[in-house]
Formats: sequence, C-alpha cells, structure tokens
Amino acid sequence: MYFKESNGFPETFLWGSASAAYQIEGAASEDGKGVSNWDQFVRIPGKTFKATTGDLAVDHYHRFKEDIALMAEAGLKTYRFSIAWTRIIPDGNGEVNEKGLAFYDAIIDECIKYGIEPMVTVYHWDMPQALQDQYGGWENRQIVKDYVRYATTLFEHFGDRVHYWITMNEQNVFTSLGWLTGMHPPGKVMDQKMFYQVNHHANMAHAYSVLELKKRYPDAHVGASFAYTPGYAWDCKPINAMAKADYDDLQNYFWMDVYAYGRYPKAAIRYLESNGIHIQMEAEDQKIMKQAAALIDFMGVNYYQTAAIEYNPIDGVGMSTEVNTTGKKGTAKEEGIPGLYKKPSNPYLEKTDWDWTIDPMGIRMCCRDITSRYDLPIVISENGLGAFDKLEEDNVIHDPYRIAFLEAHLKELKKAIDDGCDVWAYCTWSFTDLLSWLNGYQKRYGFVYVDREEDDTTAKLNRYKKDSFYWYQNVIKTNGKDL
Ligand code: BGP
Repeated sequence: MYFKESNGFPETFLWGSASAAYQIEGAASEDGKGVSNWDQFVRIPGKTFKATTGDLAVDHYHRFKEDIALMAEAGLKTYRFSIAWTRIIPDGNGEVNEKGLAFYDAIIDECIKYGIEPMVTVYHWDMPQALQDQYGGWENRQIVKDYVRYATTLFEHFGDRVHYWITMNEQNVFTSLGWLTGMHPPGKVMDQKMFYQVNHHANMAHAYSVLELKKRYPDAHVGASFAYTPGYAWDCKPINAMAKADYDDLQNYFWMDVYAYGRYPKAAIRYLESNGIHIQMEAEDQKIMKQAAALIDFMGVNYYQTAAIEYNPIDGVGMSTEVNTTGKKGTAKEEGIPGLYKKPSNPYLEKTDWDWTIDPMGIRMCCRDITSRYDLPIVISENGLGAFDKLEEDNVIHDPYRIAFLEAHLKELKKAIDDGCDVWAYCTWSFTDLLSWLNGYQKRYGFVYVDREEDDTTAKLNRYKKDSFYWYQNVIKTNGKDL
C-alpha cells in the first residue's frame, strides 16, 4: 500500500544488534564452562570452512566491556545476545556454575549502565555435549525438563533486569540442519521422523519455559526467533500457487503457528501422517502449547532472504546437503521436497557472495504476513549482510554495500510500520564481526571489524569501526527520519 506521509519509527523503537555466545565469546573452557555440541562438532573434518572453531571466536568473553562501550557509542537501544547453557550448567543438568552467572551479570549490568536494553536468547544452538552423550540430546523427551530447568535458572537470576526474552533461536534451522541436511550437530541426514520429533521436543521446551517465565515475571516480554524465508509462487500456474501453500505450511507456519496459536497447521500434519510420520505427544502437550501461545508477546523474525517456489515433481530434486560456505558466488544448488516444491533461483533478485538472495521488500512481507495471520507485535531479531570486507591503511573499512543493504531493508521496514505492523525492535546481525557457523571468519556482518582471519594463532582481535558504524549511529540518532 502507498501512504502520502510516513509516520516513521515510534519513539520507543529499539534499534539494536544481535550476537550468539558460540560465535562471539571464545574462552571455550574457561571459568568452568562445559563442552557444547558445537565445541565438538566443528572438530569433525570438513564440517566448517577451513576447520574454524569458536574456541577463541572474537574473544568477547574478555573484551565485552570494549564491545559494549562501542555499542553505546553507536547509540544502540538494545543488544540481543545468547547465553551459553554450558557456562550456566556445564553438564546440562547438574550443578549451576556461579562463574557463568557472574559473566552474564556483568554483560547485563554493562548494558544497563549505558541505557542499552538487554535482550536475551536462552538457546542459540549450543547444547551441552553431556546431554548428547547421556541420552541423545534433543532426540529424548528428557531434554524438555533439562531445558526448562536451565531456562528457569536464567529467569530467576536475571529476570529482575532482563525484560525481553527469546526462548529459541531459529528452531527451524537447528532442527533441519541437525537432522535433515546433517550440516549442524548431530549431523544426521534425512532422518525425517526424528526431525519432527526433535522439533516437537523443542516446541515443548519453548512452551513450558514461557509458562515458567510468566509465572515469575508476568510483565516480561517473550517470543521465539523464527528464520522466516517468505516464498513467492514462481508464476501464476495454479500448481505453483499450491506449491507455495505447501511450502508455507511445512516451512513457515509449521513453526509460527505453534508459537502463536499453539497448534501445527492441519494440512502439514495430514501430509506427514500419510507419509508414516506421527509426532509422539504427551497427553497435556496440546493444552500447554496453547497456554504458551496465549502468553507470547511478540514474534521474533530473523530475516535474510526470500525464496521462489515452484512445483517439484515426485522424481524432482531433494534437499541439498551442501551449501556455499566459500563465498564463491553461484555454487549453491537448487533444492526441494519431491512431490511438493523446489526453490529455483529467482532471476529478479541479486545475490550475496554466499548465494543468499537480496530482497529488502521481503522484510515488509514478513511483517505484513505476521500481522495479518497472528496480529502480534514483531521483533526483527536479525537482519544483515555477510560480505568480504577489507581493512585498509589507517584501519578504515569502506562497506557501502552493507549500508545500501541495511538502508534498503529499513526503508521497507518503515513501510511495514506505516502499514500498521507493530514492530518493536530491529537488530542487525551483527555488531562486531564474529564467527559464521559454517563459513569461517571471512563472511563478515559487523559494524565493527575484528582483526582476525580463520587461523586463531594470527588473530590480533583489534576492533575497528567500519563506515557502516557511523551510518547506523546516525540512523539511531535521527530515529530513522532520514531514511
Ligand atoms: C542465522 C543465525 C545466526 C547467524 C546468521 C548468519 O541463521 O541465527 O547465528 O549465523 O544466520 O548466518 P551465517 O553465519 O551462516 O551467514
């Protein structure tokens, strides 16, 4: 829709940036931290670009004061970060580690000192390896109890100062990559039954923790962050429009409907059952899912790209177990689900060097769809551009491509707000450069350059502000008025 005048961003808008513990902290075995599934998985040859690990990452563990001071200089209103379960309960379900709590106390207090609202992700993929070894981690229903105990420990300890909580980061991604494509731990390939079961356990872990949080802090704001890739029907052939409906039910609403309505989409469940996949539920599950759905305050959206959706014949392409992790454009492969849909390359959109489509309008599509379907407030919990950056003489970094990317997305987000979407926050991915799970350190996202490459031994770890730092600083200062 078109509006003659824009109301712009609300005065209370939370301009922010996001990170995740494994990607930023380092200090992998300090102060009692336990081993996570990622600490272990990255050691399997061939899993990550140039065998990178988060052992050192960008050493945020020791440099968080410097990093948060830079956030304050940029004017951030919120900082979204995740807590490493292995720092709080090193073996997943045993003793609580006071030093772990103290580390996040210090981060939270540092944020508050500068008037930055801490936004905490309970789980951003790094599960204690001990739980994998004890009972198979997410594959066992026991994880729900252990997760809820861990989450409740956080709510009780930090809930007096943290008003925004994200239970799960991209549940759709860690389950799909963990049990379908094998690219994330535990590295299982096309174990469809387990994938849906694991996902259900994650739904219950989310739901029970929402209830525990609201018992203690009824005014806390809580949601989950969904990796939302809106789909466009390839053309106006009805079969492609139906493929898009299938895609939405199985790839998007399969998660968002659970968070917002407490139920799975009917057509998706019918499809799974007709393929012999029956999600095992306990008697109370549906009731608990609904109770949690009634209590969530926002839909968290990690938005990076859109997909074109075309009908895929029964003998068509399957899921790809390879992705472009090198930054050599054009190396990603088409993928899909035979008999339902596939995702051909969209000829109308540019792509990043890692073959992610660049589609600013997609962020508005996300907001519009969530508003129409769920009428929930929205937190954009991630959005950003992974790119090669160059540190030049005098330690300057010119990244006009990142500024153009973010600016175009913010213009569309502003339109979404004019459309009536209740958007509370926008977090860029990321603030400093950090480790990209599978793509090493060369795929950079930050406003602040971190002087390191793949090899830990040559890492200098100095922080340098990129041009985009100053650009974002001005956007925040003017509350997006100049966009
Ligand atoms: C999201 C994750 C983030 C981050 C981001 C960029 O899926 O929540 O943790 O990594 O994507 O992805 P990548 O590092 O693969 O480029």
